[in-house]
Amino acid sequence: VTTYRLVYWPSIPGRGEFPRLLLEDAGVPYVDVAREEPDGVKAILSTLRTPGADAPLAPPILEIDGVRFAQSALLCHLLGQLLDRVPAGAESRALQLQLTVADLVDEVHDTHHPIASGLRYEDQRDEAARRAEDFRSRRLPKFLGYLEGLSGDRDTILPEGFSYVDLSLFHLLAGLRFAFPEAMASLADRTPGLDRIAAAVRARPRVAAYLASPRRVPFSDGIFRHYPELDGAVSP
Ligand SMILES: N[C@@H](CCC(=O)N[C@@H](CS)C(=O)NCC(=O)O)C(=O)O
Repeated sequence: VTTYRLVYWPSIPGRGEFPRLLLEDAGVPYVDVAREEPDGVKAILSTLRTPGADAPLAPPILEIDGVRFAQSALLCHLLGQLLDRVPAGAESRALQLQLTVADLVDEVHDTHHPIASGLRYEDQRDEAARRAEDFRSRRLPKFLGYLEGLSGDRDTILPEGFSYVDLSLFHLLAGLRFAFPEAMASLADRTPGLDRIAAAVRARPRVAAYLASPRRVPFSDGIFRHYPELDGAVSP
């Protein structure tokens, strides 16, 4: 049996949620290292600092049979194939979309940390306000419009059927609605296909059970953050 150990910051859903949703939807046993081991953050740091050809730069990290892999999109790509969460023949297309989701997640991060990840939000508020305004009015509609355009009248983003990208889109929309409730409300009539995909994900039995469990950590001060001053309605 393949063993899976997910290594990610314990207190936020963050980027770790993308591979975590895949593990949960497949119903395979996995160790959520930083949440299950007594000194979780220490376990993350030791996973990061252990040298080797498989050394990662940053979490999320997934150890598959003891070998480390990093980059959230790669983790989804690998798990998608190992756990049968991507249609055969659609692996590259799914990865393309997952990388696009990862790009959008980076831009969400940069709305509250536009100058430096290592500085506090309070030390880059003016720049954050400018960045967030551009994100809401241009980047967010661009990404959502692109993804919506792919969704057709299906409840999966890929024409070939269900994939891990659907799980990721569900989490992405949830995070965006937490961080930018006004912007997302004003864009609601532009995302019927994405909403349909997210509803189909929510209805998957293992996903529903996971969402109702304490393993689903609420959004707080991670990548998806709610600062009312960075939110606002998007004009049509
Ligand atoms: N592109 C990477 C980004 C990884 C990343 O930025 N991880 C964050 C946590 S969500 C981190 O700990 N970064 C530390 C750093 O960049 O120094 C991915 O999608 O996994």
